[in-house]
Amino acid sequence: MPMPEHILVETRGAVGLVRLNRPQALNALCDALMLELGAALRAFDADEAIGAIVLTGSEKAFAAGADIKEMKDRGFADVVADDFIGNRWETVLEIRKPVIAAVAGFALGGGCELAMMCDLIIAADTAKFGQPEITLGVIPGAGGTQRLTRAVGKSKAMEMILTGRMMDAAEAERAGLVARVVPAAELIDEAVKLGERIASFSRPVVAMAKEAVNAAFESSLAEGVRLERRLFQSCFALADRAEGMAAFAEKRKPVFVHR
Ligand code: CO8
Repeated sequence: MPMPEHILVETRGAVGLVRLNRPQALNALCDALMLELGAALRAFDADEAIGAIVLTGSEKAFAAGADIKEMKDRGFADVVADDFIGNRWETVLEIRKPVIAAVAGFALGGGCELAMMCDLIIAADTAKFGQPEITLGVIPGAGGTQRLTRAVGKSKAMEMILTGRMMDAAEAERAGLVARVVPAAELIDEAVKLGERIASFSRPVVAMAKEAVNAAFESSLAEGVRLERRLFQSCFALADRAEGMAAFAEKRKPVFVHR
């Protein structure tokens, strides 16, 4: 992969860390950045040493949205021909390892949508979430109307999407958009610690747990429960399941082989 220009990539133990790094534009998500992000996520997904991924921005902004300056002169024919959004925005949904969004500062428009595509969000107390597209004469286009509504319910999603109002970290936690809020200075360490814990468990079991939770957004309750049951039963084919339960019975720490 050529040296990326708009992101910083590093590993911390078994956690892959991707930082959006376009400070001059508050990490606005231009096409080049999204392509680099997609490549970095795919590389971590394929890397056996990595068990979880943290995606973060800067102290000031996770991402202030799609790049408005890049978008502003595009016409309908351009965005349809290019499949604008679909072809580079949804890579994060293809990643099988858990992706944790660590959000400080602004997560607006496509930035909020990108965070919501991740498996869970941890917020700094400085985080601000919003879908301000209405103020630009568009609607959210990378899942905001669907994922925000599922996360916080219809009234709050409607209010935010119809007015462009931002939600602070405390409100986002109350509303269930974020898993928890931490002091800004501890955000990355907390997210990495969470990633390390996830990475300490059996990889196939983690992947199945992620798949089962995500199915809750794509299926009826009965279908989701059926999938969960079959995945649960599949765990009994794994040495890690035998090890986890034997370790409990023998009062020792499990040593998972699929890591
Ligand atoms: N796109 C391009 N440039 C941006 C963006 C953006 N989204 N956000 C900020 N910038 C730039 C500013 O233009 C400015 O550049 P310059 O110094 O050259 O003028 C620099 O970043 C710093 O920004 P500000 O001076 O505005 O910083 P402030 O601290 O005063 O304000 C705000 C911060 C409130 C975040 C403000 O920058 C702002 O309102 N930004 C736009 C937020 C927004 O409307 N986001 C939604 C974009 S639309 C969208 O995401 C649609 C998604 C559809 C799906 C994705 C399809 C690809």
